[in-house]
Amino acid sequence: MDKVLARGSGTPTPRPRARTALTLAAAGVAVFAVTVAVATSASAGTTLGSSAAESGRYFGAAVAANKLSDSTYVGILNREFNMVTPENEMKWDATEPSQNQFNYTNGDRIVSHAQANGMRVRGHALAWHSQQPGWAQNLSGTALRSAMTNHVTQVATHYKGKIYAWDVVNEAFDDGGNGARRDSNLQRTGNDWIEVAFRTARTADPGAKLCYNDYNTDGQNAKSNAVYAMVQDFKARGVPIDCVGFQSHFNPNSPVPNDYQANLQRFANLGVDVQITELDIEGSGTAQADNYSKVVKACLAVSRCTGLTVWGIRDSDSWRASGTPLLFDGNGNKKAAYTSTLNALNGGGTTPPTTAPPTTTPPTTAPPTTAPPTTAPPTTPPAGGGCTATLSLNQWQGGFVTYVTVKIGASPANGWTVGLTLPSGAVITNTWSATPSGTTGTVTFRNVDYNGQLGAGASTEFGFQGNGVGPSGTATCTVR
Ligand code: 9MR
Repeated sequence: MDKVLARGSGTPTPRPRARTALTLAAAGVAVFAVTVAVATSASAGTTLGSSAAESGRYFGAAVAANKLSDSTYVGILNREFNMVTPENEMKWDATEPSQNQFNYTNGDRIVSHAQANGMRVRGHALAWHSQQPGWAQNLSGTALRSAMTNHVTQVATHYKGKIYAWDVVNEAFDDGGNGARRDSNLQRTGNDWIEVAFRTARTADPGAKLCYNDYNTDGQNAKSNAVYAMVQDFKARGVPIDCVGFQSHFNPNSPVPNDYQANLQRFANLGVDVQITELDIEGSGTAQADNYSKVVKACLAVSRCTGLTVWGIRDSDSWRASGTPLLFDGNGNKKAAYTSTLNALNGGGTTPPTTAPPTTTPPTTAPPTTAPPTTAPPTTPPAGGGCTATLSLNQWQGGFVTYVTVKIGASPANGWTVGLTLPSGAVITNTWSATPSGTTGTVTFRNVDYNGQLGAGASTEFGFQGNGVGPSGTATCTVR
């Protein structure tokens, strides 16, 4: 929503609401839609973060570094949220104000706060046409292209290992209903700028999930169809992309679409996670509360919707403060929208996030049309003790990243060990959030200090990168 607002200005112009029928065929790519409904019992978490965590999801907020000295703000942040997105502090203008001179002061403050309080971080945003420093705005061609890749490399390397997911590219598509790329200095460096940014980010921080993030893509329309086609193409060609962010800025002129859940699901079916990344809904009272509930229920109904982030904490913190779009009022009191959100998170009967089978066609071969998914459907966590380990594989020519979700059964764990056998020729080059016993053949992974003690039903994720063909399916899991 950058296009209609100067920084800090007032009400946004209503966005065009193109609603073309979905006509894209899954051309050339085998897509396996696997939705495994796993009944979970209704739960009664008392905060947004803990309730979201009961189904393995996160609940986050956009955070401003200059508010970390506000005790009311910090009190709500620490109590309710387990993911943070720096609202402005990791953008290009903030992190590289002069070319090749990086300033991470405010981004680091947010990351430190998150780490000290058990929250994860969504990085936002590495490459974007907006909020560029003046020097970058004045660049073009190869000079801009190399400035962009240098920026992505430097920032992703600085935060390596600390970021759950990066918005690698933000808002690159046009709103005009033509499904075109947005014109920008980055776009004019060549249509491949997006995939170059993703490949560069993967090299710099292989442990971070890499997302494309946009607005007005929340329902099926020309713009979301264009993003869908790009993701489908990236998966087919092995361009590393792990997730798509749906900003979800709603107001009476741009309400929650009726096909919101279906739209999330069709992206998930491409083999990416989906996340609600900048949620705010203008309004008040019951109407606003109902809309929040609708959004949360849509995410919970999509197994690969891994979490939601609201774009601020109190209404007064919002970039659209006059629309009172958030969950807490200006005094920090819970609104009706808070209660409906919490209730929706506690609703039970939803599908926990799972690792759906990868759908990428191997880049070296013709797209298969009948190949089975390579990942076994996720299993229900054991009713007794123990744990399950489910793998999600991102494979490209010559290399892979595997994410492993460890889910604890009905008894708390003091630690866990996951075991698997790598395909012949595969060599692990890097592991995060676990300690591997080796790099080839049969390997066990033990928890590290901070993710071993997990409550009943809790889950955590670790990952590893390697050369060759990576493992998929399930792995053995034992608890201590
Ligand atoms: O909330 C951000 C606000 O403080 C900034 O002034 C604005 C300037 O571009 O950006 C806002 O965040 C945007 C986000 O980075 C990308 N999606 C749209 C958000 C609202 O404009």
